[in-house]
Amino acid sequence: MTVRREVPGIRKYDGPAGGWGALRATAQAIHLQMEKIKAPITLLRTNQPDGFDCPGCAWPDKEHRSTFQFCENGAKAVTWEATSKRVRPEFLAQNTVSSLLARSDFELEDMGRLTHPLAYDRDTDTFRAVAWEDAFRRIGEILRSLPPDQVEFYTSGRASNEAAYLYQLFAREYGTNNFPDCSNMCHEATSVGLPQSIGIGKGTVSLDDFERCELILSIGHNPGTNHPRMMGTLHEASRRNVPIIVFNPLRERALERFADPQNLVEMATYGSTRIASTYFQVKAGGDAAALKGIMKALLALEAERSDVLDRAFIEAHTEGFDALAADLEAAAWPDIERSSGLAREALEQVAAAYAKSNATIVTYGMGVTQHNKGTATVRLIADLLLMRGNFGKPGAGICPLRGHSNVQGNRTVGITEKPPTDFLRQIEKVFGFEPPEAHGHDAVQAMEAMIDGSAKALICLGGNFAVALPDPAQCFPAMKKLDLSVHVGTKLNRSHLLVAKETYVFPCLGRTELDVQAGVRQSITVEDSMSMVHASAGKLAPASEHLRSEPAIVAGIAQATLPDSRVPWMDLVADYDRIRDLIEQTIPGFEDFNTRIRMPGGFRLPLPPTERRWTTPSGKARFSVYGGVTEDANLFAGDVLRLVTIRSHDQYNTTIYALDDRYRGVFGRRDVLFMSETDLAACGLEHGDLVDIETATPGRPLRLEGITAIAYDIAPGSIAAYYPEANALVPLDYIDEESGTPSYKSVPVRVTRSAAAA
Ligand SMILES: Nc1nc2c(c(=O)[nH]1)N[C@H]1C(S)=C(S)[C@@H](COP(=O)(O)OP(=O)(O)OC[C@H]3O[C@@H](n4cnc5c(=O)[nH]c(N)nc54)[C@H](O)[C@@H]3O)O[C@H]1N2
Ligand SMILES: Nc1nc2c(c(=O)[nH]1)N[C@H]1C(S)=C(S)[C@@H](COP(=O)(O)OP(=O)(O)OC[C@H]3O[C@@H](n4cnc5c(=O)[nH]c(N)nc54)[C@H](O)[C@@H]3O)O[C@H]1N2
Ligand SMILES: [Mo]
Repeated sequence: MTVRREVPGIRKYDGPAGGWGALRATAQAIHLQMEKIKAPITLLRTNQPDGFDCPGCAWPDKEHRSTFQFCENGAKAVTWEATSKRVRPEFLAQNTVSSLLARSDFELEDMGRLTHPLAYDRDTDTFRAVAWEDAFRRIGEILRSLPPDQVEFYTSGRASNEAAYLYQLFAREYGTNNFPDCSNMCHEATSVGLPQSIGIGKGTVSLDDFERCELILSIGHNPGTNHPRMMGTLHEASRRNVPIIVFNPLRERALERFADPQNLVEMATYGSTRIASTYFQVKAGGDAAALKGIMKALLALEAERSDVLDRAFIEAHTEGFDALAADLEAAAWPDIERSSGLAREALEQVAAAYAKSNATIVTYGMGVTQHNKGTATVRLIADLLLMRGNFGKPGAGICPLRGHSNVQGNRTVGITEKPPTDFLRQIEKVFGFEPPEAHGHDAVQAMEAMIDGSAKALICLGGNFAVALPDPAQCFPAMKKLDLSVHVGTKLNRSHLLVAKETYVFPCLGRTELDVQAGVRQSITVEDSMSMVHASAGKLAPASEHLRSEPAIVAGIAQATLPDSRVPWMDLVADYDRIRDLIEQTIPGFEDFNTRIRMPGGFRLPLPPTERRWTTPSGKARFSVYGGVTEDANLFAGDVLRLVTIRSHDQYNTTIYALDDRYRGVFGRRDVLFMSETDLAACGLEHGDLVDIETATPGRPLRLEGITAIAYDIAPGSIAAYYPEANALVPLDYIDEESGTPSYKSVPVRVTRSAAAA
C-alpha cells in the first residue's frame, strides 16, 4: 500500500460515535461559552416537563419527561445560546459593518449574544442602539408605504408556535402570503409529496413504533450529528436485533457504530453497538432508482410467493397500484443499477428483508429532500411502505427527520405561502378581516423577487436567510438593494450585516431564557417531528434586560404598522394563553390547547394515516409513478460529478460552533472536498491536492476555488463539501420543480487541480 501524504487537519477517526469523545466535546463547549457553575444546571433542565425544549433538533423525547438525555449537540446548541459572551453597542460603535463582514460566520456568532435593539447608521457604517418604539414606528411607516406583496416575511424554524402564529396573522392582515421559510430549503419535498400519497405532510410514527418495529430503512440522514437523541432509539433497536439498513453515499460513523453515553456498561468498557446491519453507499441522487429497484424486486418475490404484498390493504385503502406495477415492470435493471450505483442483488436483498418484516419504518432526511427529484423520491418511499400496508399499524410508518426544533409547528400554525382555503375562512371568521388568497413567495421566489427589485422589504423572524440560500454572488447584493430589512435574532450573522437602505436588528429571548409578561412567567409551545405539541419555558436570566420575546417583537411591529388592526396585539402578548386560544379557534387539532399543554408530555396532533384515514381528494392513499430513472444521465455524463453539501459535526446550519468534524476526521478546517479514491484518480488528483470546482449546469457557471480534496469513503461519482461555504456552487434556480427546494445535494460539477496550486 502506498503511504498517503500528510494533510494538515486530516486524521482518520477510528472510534465509535458518541462515547467519551461526546462527553469531552460537551465539556469543551461549556468551557468555551459558559460560566461553569451555570452550565450543568441549565443542561439538566433541557427537555424536562417544567423546563425548555432543546433548540437543537426536532426529535421527540419519551413523553417529554424522561430523565435527562445526554446529547452532545443539544448541549452545544444550549451553551451557544446561554453563552456569557455579549455584543454590546460600545463594541458595535467601534466596528464598522464593512469590517464585521470580513469576519467568518463562526467569528460573527462567537462574539456572543446581542443586547440592544439596533438600527443601521449609514453615515458611520455602524449599528447603533435604538429605542424599541422608535424602531417599530419607523418600520410601520415604511411598511405602510409599500404594496404588501413587495414585502417578504421569512421564518426560521426555531420560532415558537405563538410567535409564528402572530407573525402570519400580522402579515395576512397587512395583506400578503409571502412566507418564505426555512422549510422551503429543507423538508418541502415532504410537505408537497406526502399529502399526495397519504393525505398529510407529516411523519406517521411515534417513539413507541420504534420499540415495536421489525426493520428500519434509514435513507439520507446523519443522526449522529443532526439528531443525536435518535441514536439512543437506533441503539435500542439494534440491540433488539432489528435490522437497520442504511442508504448513504458517505460512510457516517454514527450509522456504523455508536457508544451510548446513557449506557453505563458501554461507557465503562469502551464498548459500542453496531447500528447499520447493512450499509449501502448509494450514489447521491440515486435513491429514487434504488427505491424502484427494491419495489421491482418485491414484485418479483410476490410473483413467486404471493404473500409479499398486503393485497387487502392495497385493495381497501389505495389507488394507482396497477400503474406503479406497470412502471416497475418496465424499468430496466441496468438503468436502476447505473443510477443508484447499487447492484441488483443488493436491492433484492433489501426487498427480501422488507418482505420478511411485519412492521417497517423508513426514516429519511436531507439526503432525500434536497434533490431535484426530492418530491418524487418522498412519494416513492410512501409507495414502498404502502405495498405492505406499513401505515396505521404498530411499529410501522414513515419518519421524515425534521430540521429545526419547531419547523413543523410553524407550518401547522400558518407559516405557508400556499394557505389552505379553510384556514383563511377561519381567520376571517375569527378576526373579521379578509386575508389574501393569492399564493405568496417561497424562499427561492422571495430571493428572486429581491434580485429583480420587485421585493422592497424583508422581515426575518430568526435565521440567516441570505447565507442559507444558494448562490451568494446573487443573494448577497440583493439584500443590499432592499429599502428595509428587519431581523429578529439572538446573535449577529451575515444576513444582518448585508444592510439595506434601512436595517434593524432586534435581539430576542432564546428558549433557555425566562419570559415574563405582565409579571407572569410565560411558556411557549413547539411541535416535534412526531406531531407532539408541548410547552417550553426558559429559566435563565435573559442575556440583557433590553431583550424582548419574539411574540412581543412581532406584536410591536404589527401594532405600529396597522393602526386599525382587528387584533388586540398587546393583550395577546400579555398572556400567551390568549394566543393559544386563537390558535385553537382557527386551526383544527388544538381543542383544549391550554389545558392539554399543561399535562406533562403535551399532546399529539391528529394524524389520520395512523388510523388508516386518508385525507386525499379521493379518500384513498395514492401510489405514484416516477418514470425518470435515467433522465439526468445527460447532466452527469463524462467527468461531471455530483456535489453534495453537508453539515459538519460542529455546526448548526449556518451557525458554526467550531471548525472540527470529528467523526469524519477533519480538524480545525472546513475547506475540504470529500472524494472517493476512484474519483481522485479519474481526475488525476491525489489526497491533499488543492482543487477548483465549477458547476456544469446550463447557464452561468459558479466556481469555488482553492479547496483541498481529501480521500474519503464516499460513493464514486458523488463528492461532498460543507454547507454554507459550498453554497457558492449551488445555482439559485436549480430546484426540485415540484417543491421549489434548492438541489443542495445534487449539483453537477467538474473538479480540476487548482490554478492557485501551481
Ligand atoms: N447539530 C446539528 N443538528 C441539526 C442541524 C445542524 O446543522 N447541526 N440542522 C438541523 C436541520 S435544519 C436539519 S434539516 C437536519 C438535517 O439533518 P440531515 O438530514 O442529517 O442533514 P445533512 O447533514 O445535510 O445530510 C444528511 C445526510 O445525507 C447524506 N446524503 C447526501 N446526499 C444523499 C443522497 O443522495 N442519498 C442519500 N441516501 N443520502 C445522501 C449525507 O451523506 C448526510 O449523511 O438536522 C437538524 N439538526
Ligand atoms: N448548501 C446548503 N444550504 C442549505 C442546507 C444544506 O444542507 N446545504 N440546508 C438548508 C436547511 S435544511 C435549512 S433549515 C436552512 C437553515 O436556514 P436558517 O434557519 O435561516 O438558518 P440558521 O443557520 O438555522 O439560523 C441561524 C440564526 O438564527 C438566529 N437564532 C438562533 N436562535 C434564535 C431564536 O431563538 N430566535 C430567533 N429569532 N433567532 C434565533 C441566530 O441569530 C442565528 O444567527 O439552510 C438551508 N441551506
Ligand atoms: Mo432544515
